[in-house]
Amino acid sequence: MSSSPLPQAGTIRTDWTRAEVDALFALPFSELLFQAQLAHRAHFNPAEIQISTLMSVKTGACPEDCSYCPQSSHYDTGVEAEHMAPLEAVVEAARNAKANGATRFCMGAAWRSPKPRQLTRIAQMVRAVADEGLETCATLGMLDREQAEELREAGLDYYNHNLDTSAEHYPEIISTRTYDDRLNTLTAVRDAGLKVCCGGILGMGEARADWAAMLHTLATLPAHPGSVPINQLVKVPGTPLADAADVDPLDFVRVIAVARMLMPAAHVRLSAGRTQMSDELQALCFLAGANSIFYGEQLLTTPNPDSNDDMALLNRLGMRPEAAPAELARSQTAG
Ligand code: SAM
Ligand code: DTB
Ligand code: SF4
Repeated sequence: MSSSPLPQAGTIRTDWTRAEVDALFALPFSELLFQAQLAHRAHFNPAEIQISTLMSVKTGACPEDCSYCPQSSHYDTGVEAEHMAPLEAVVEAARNAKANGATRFCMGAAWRSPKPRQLTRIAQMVRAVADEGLETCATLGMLDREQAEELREAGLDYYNHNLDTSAEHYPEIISTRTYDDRLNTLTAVRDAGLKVCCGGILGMGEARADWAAMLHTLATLPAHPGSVPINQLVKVPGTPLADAADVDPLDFVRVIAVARMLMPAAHVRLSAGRTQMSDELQALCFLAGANSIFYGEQLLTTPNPDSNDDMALLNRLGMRPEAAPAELARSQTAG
């Protein structure tokens, strides 16, 4: 165990050193979870879980070669390419999501980056979803500052763009865009005044050092992301990572706890991969500081747990969905 003193749990810092991150990973499991809970409670009610619902608004035929992704045109995964979803279908899905308790609606598109006509249509979707009284999020690939501003003007709250893994492991996973491309998109999004949703995937053949490096990069950005999705790889047949080795579930919990310690005021989302997790493992993730989930039967192209089962799990744990942010509640009563 490290002999250096532990950082004050809950303090928001962007000057974490890599040695501090490594020391957190080296803590005994019980000490790490205890510290993560202190950090969590400094900023959140630990009984509340933020609920986001995903919709794929443009599926498949993506030109990028991300080795984990069922939507890449480089791999034969059986995902059928679709045209963009019509606006009415998006509004209907958003209404359903809200009726089921979601406060955020995230629209995903299988693009390298959006073309001007595509961005115009996404902006219409964002406006319509915001009018339903939901927080809005989009994940459309790389953006420049102008594109990010167009989305903000349409009412977008969050932009999701993941680092996915460490800078060192990244070239093993994707060749068609660089780590710096990703960091540049995050800068454009932040500078345009959008909130950042950024995290990664565990289970792509990486080592603990890669988790530490990725979390260190996230926690030393000029500002912490508002949301940090931690995905467990969904192994899709046909992708190069279909047979990747499983992550030790306790290591998955460790990553959640370290993310919570490093970025104490962020929503840390237990994201893809929950269909492979027991209720007990999910409960441990919540104890480690995860306080957000994707809710609804589908992620983008792969399954997510049944919504009734998710609500039953929250009930068994005495937990409940987090209320919508106050600004949203006000705009709804006003309008
Ligand atoms: N095409 C856009 C992009 O990559 O920026 C947006 C959509 S993309 C599907 C969004 C994120 O989903 C990826 O960055 C990755 O982190 C996650 N993802 C994709 N396939 C996954 C899988 N099989 N398992 C876990 N996460 C996955
Ligand atoms: C994120 O970090 N995970 C979500 C969301 N952001 C866009 C996507 C998970 C996708 C899992 C594979 C699929 O369903 O296609
Ligand atoms: Fe395309 Fe995004 Fe999938 Fe990469 S993760 S192949 S960019 S849809």
